[in-house]
Amino acid sequence: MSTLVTYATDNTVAILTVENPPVNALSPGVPEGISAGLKQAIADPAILAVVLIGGGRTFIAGADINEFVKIHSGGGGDLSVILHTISAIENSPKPVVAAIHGTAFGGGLEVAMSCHYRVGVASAQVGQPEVKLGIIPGGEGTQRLPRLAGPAKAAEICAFGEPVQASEAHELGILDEIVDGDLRAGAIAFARRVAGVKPPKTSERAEKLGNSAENEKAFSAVRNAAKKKLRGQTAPLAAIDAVAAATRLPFREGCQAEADLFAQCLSSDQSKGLIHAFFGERAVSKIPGIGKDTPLLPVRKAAVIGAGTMGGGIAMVYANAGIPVLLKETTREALDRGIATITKNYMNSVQRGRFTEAYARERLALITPQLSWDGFDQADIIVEAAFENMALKKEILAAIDKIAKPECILASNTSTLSIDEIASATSRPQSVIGHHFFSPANVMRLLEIVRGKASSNSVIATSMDLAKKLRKVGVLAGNCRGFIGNRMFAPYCRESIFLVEEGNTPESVDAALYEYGMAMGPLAVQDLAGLDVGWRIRKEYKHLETPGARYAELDSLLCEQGHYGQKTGTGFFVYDQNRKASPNGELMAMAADYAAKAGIAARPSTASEIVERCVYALINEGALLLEEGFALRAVDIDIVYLNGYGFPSWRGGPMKYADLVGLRLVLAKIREFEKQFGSAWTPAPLLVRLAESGSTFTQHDKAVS
Ligand code: 3H9
Repeated sequence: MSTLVTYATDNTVAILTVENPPVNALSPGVPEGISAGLKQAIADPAILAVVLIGGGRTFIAGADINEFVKIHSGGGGDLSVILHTISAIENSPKPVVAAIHGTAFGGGLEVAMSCHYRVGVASAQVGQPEVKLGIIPGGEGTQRLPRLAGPAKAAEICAFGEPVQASEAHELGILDEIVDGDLRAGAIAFARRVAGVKPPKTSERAEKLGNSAENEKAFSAVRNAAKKKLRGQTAPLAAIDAVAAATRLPFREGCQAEADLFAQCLSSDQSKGLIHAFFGERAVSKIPGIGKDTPLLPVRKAAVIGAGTMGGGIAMVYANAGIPVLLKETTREALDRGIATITKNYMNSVQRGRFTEAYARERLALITPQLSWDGFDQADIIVEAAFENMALKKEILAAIDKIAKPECILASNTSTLSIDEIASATSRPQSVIGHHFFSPANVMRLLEIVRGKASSNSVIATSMDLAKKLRKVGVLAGNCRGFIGNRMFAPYCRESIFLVEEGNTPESVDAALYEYGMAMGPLAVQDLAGLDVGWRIRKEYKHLETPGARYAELDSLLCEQGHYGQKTGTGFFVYDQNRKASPNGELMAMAADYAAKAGIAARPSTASEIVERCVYALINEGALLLEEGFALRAVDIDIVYLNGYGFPSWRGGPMKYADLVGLRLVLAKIREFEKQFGSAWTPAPLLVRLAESGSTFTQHDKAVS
């Protein structure tokens, strides 16, 4: 018997338990183990029924995603064995009952649906999340799910990949029974009841398959919703096509249609990008040199300084995680304004059905607004979220240094300033760290955690762990100007402005990047953030500019005329009261005038050139960051961009995208840009080395991890 699947009996029932921690994935050996156990049960005349259950925290959470990585890199990975097990289960002459707790996802649900019955605890979830990996169910799930839950619901579940709670799964017919109390005992009792009855095969059921007119209507609605919500992604549409095949074709032919679509999706760059993102999100929490044994500091009480947009959002993040938080302001007016905004945000969530009113009130009650320092001496973490001004931040850090208890973490929500300089205002730089939240903090998933040169391992490890508790993706960055995200964003924005200075309209620049998959075009993002922010920074650092080099000017020219973007109603675009953008009719004349004075030639660019200019600027800066050690791995950069900057998840992030294009091609293009536009495009030495040796950023990551 396989060690991954154990065999036990309880009287006339055999119990097969999958023991493949942490999530009982269908790794090599697991399907074989299930098949072997089943064979043993069938061969034993004393056994009348079989229960399939997961050991540990979950039922089977899906196929082993590492196998897809092997297939992507041409290194094997055989999924056919899962299909054999699925057939063996359904063809068993003795009934097989799936006993579900935790998550029956992907191949896990497919195995469960090949069982003759499914029971689950109330907290269980089922789902077909394959689209989140750029693929579709490949274990006949698109054919069995519509037979259990109906085609409309099956299309929705397979296209969006969202989990279904046990109660809904029960209503839909995916689960036959909800078990109260002990799952194993409940499943065995259920198995006894069905022992001796001819096992019903899901594949032979047709009563829920509906009629073609209604199905087509439902599929078209799901298709339209998927095109909108998962813009640019191919797998959701393929998943709907596969479910549609179940309604048109006999079961086996439908399975073949699924297999063809699955193979197409699996070989796509989208699945490579999304699988990279899946593992990347988990990889970023592992910091080389900071082991699992690093002591974590308790974070039970928090305090935030500044109740503006960022501070208020950060207080909500703590409250949403159930951590009580003090929120301090300097004036009653600012405090009242901050609390009013927080309350409005919670009530909007209630209106949209995201939270119940009671839940929102509970969260609000965790936030204590105050003007004093009362209770700050009890806080486990104090987050400074004042304006982006070094003198002010140092003043605040010096003040909290006097009050905070010795083990308190002192976090600064800065987006560009030096953590080391901020830490120098305290007597304990080892406790100081950057926690760079993204606006709106209660919505955006990214938390850039910036280590200063003195930040202690405990403070770093606690910050990484805290990010998870706050339901954020924490990425560790080094202390350079702009850290990872904003440092790379600068050349990306620079190129978008250069393109306009060269005569391309903001509409064409933004449309090209939106079509590429970015959540928003770069010029609209700059209008949203406020053009004055960059303008002020630029004026402050003017003395550091290289004489003779080209810098983006058009945004400064706009600011000089009072056009700061959305906040003034005009920037690269003009905005109406509802913030709807339309072209700024005066901008192109202003750009042409400036270009003539600065000797910039008009250069109309195609959409693909626009994308290359902006995205390759990101990649080149990312490679510099990596070489300088401010980003630990290329995947850290990718996760920053996917979660904080609206980069399309299905492209895997800028560095993975570079790998997928091919580093040689990327480098060749960057060299062309260097010839045309000068030293801003000097290729990063790491990019040159990797490209010339035929390597990739992914391989570079493996070498450094
Ligand atoms: C599929 O099934 C295709 C079929 O249709 C084809 C059949 C032929 N494989 O997320 P966590 C690892 S596609 C390998 O931190 P949680 C994960 O990397 C699959 N590894 O825990 C992490 O490793 P590490 C469809 C996996 O409690 C560790 O387990 N299924 C897999 O927050 C813990 O994970 C899915 O897409 C896997 N399938 O969340 C489900 N799953 O510790 C994907 C997890 O080294 N998984 N790992 O960093 C999930 O959604 C979540 O992991 C889950 C648990 C909700 C299960």
